[in-house]
Amino acid sequence: MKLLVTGGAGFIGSNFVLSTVAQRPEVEVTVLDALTYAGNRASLNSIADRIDFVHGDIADRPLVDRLVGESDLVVHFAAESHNDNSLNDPWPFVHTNVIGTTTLLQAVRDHDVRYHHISTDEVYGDLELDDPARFTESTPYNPSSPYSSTKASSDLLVRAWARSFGVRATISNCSNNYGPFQHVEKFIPRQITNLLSGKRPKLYGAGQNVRDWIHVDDHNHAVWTIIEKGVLGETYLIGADGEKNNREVLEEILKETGNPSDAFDFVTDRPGHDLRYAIDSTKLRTELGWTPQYVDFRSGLKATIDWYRENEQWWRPQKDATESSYALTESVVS
Ligand code: NAD
Ligand code: TDX
Repeated sequence: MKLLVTGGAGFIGSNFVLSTVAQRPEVEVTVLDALTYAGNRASLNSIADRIDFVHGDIADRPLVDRLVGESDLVVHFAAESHNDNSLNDPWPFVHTNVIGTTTLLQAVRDHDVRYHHISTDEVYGDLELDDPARFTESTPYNPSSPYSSTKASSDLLVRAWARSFGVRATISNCSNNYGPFQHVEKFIPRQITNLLSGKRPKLYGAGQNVRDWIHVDDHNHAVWTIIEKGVLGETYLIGADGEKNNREVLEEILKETGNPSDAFDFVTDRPGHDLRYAIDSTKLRTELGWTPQYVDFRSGLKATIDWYRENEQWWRPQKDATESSYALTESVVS
């Protein structure tokens, strides 16, 4: 089987390619990645001779048409993925998440290639802290940021191409991922690498915002489950019952790295900051039989901290530029 993975040099995509190559020797993998600031070819070093890597843009129509035409399956991870960046400059988000996804959809339509679309729970907006509700596949779309609204747009494009043109597609919307190879701009790696660099961690607002954490390997296992058993045209929510507020996660990181629980700064809040995400993954579990393997967040987090300790050469080149960019908009409140 010939598999085209877009965004395979990013966080989730690289973990997907690594586990696919390790577990599915029958799959021939081609990665298409533009190597933006978020892409890192080094994430694929250990399997470089077992995949084809194409450096290119998913909005490049002739390139995408050729690569999709040579594939049996496309799994689309490529995106501009960071909310904070989308608030500073939304244009790359429209280019990649909307135009890029449309480019892929036209190609899978023209070549009748099976397509799986990776998306996020952020398309559903947010929940109150005390609301017993969680997101399901029938929750109305209500995105808050340029990032989440372009992801919502991309999901709707997939639905339209499936219905109007018969594109053989499935969609998954997953909660917050953690694990190795995540860019240092994101919450968990930022705080770990701040501590490893002698800097104080930064908590937005009051640190009460809740995210529903899932290990990246559990996400990617769910993606393969949907590819193999999912019903065409359907959407599946992926989550592992991992709700925690940001302060709890940060205190866990501080404890695990031997720091006092108050050794961090409160900084200016993110504009429009979503309060809480929570996924009900009953459909995926009951209809397709998926279950997460990383049920103990603390041990998954500890393994992630160890990974950043042991792989400083991977993250160090991005660290200073990332912190300089945060410093332009962020100020310490207390
Ligand atoms: P990431 O930012 O780490 O990686 C994105 C990758 O896409 C990078 O390698 C980048 O170079 C590549 N890319 C960007 N623009 C491109 C373009 N125009 N053409 C080709 N390649 C391009 O992102 P991630 O965290 O790995 O997220 C992957 C996918 O999963 C995204 O679609 C995101 O919306 C979704 N998602 C992420 C999370 C999370 O917690 N990180 C949760 C749910 C869903
Ligand atoms: O320094 C920080 N301090 C802080 O308190 C950073 C970077 C973040 N935060 C907060 C904001 C969020 O409440 O931590 C939480 C997580 O922030 P991010 O890592 O930026 O993730 P989030 O905005 O929740 O979005 C993530 O999950 C859904 C991914 O980046 C998206 O790609 C995915 O769709």
